Amino acid sequence: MPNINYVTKSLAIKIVYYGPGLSGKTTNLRYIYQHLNKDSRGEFLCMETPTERTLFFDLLPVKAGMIKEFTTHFHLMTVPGQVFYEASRRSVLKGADGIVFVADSQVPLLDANLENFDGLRKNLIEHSRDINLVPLVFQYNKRDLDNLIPVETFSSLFNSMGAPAVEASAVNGRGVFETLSEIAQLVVPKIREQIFWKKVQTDMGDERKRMEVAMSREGLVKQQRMSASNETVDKKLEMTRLKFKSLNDVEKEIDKLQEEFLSS
Ligand SMILES: Nc1nc2c(ncn2[C@@H]2O[C@H](COP(=O)(O)OP(=O)(O)O)[C@@H](O)[C@H]2O)c(=O)[nH]1
Ligand SMILES: [Mg+2]
Repeated sequence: MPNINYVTKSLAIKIVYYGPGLSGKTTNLRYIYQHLNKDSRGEFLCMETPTERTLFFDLLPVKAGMIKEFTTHFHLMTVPGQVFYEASRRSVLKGADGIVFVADSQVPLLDANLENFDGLRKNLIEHSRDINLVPLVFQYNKRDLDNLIPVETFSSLFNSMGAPAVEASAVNGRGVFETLSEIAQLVVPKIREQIFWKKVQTDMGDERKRMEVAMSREGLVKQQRMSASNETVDKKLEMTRLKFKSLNDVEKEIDKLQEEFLSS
C-alpha cells in the first residue's frame, strides 16, 4: 500500500531498484534525474552511513501526475549491492510498491545476479510478501558490452513468473525510461484499485501528522538537514549527499521524506 495523505490528497509510491553491486542501479536514477526537467523531479539524494565501508542509498522523487484526485510521486530508491548489506536491503524493501531488478548482463556475473535475486525473494518473505505477487520488472543491463548472458537464460533462471523484462544500457540511457514506464504500468493500476477500495479516512487524531501537514516544505527540509550530521553537494553528479550515523537514521529519513512529499 502506498503512503497516502488524504488531507493534502497526495500519494507516494515507492519503487526499489534492486540488484547486485555495480549492476547500474544508481546509473538508472542519475539518467532519469538528468533527463527530467526540474519541475518533474525533486533533489537527487544520496544517504550514507559510516560503517566498515560506506553504505549508500539513493533516493529520487519523480512527479507522476494524478491518480484519481491524488497528486502522485514515485520515490525511486536503490539498495547497496554488496553481499554483506543484506539487512540494509531488507529495510529499504519495506513497503515497496514495485521492484526493478537490475541485473548485470556480463557472463561472469551470473552467480552474483542469482545470489542477489535469491536474497530478494528471501527478504520479501521476511516482509510476508511473495515475489510472484509483487509488481516486478527485470532490467538486463549493460547490453552494450561483450560476453553477455542470453535473454533466454535470464528468462528461464530468473523470470519464471513472466514479468516484463527490458534490455538496457543504462549508461547510455537505453531502456531506462522504458523500465520506469513498465513498472509504472504494473504499479499504478494496483494502487488505483487499492484507493478505490480503501475507506477514506482523514486521520486528524495523530498530532504529529497534523503538525507536519501544517509545516511548510522549506521548514521541514531545513529541519531534516539540521538533523543530518553532514551535507555536501556533489556538483559533478548533481547529487546531495546526506550523512547519517546509522541505518536506523536512514530509515527514519526515508519515512520523513515520504511524509514531506505528502504534506507539501
Ligand atoms: N558498459 C556499461 N557500464 C554501465 C552500465 N550501467 C552502469 N554502468 C557502469 O557500472 C558501474 C556501476 O554503476 P552504478 O550505477 O554505480 O551501480 P550500482 O552499484 O548498481 O548503483 C559504473 O561505472 C557505471 O558507469 C551500462 O549499461 N553499460
Ligand atoms: Mg549505487
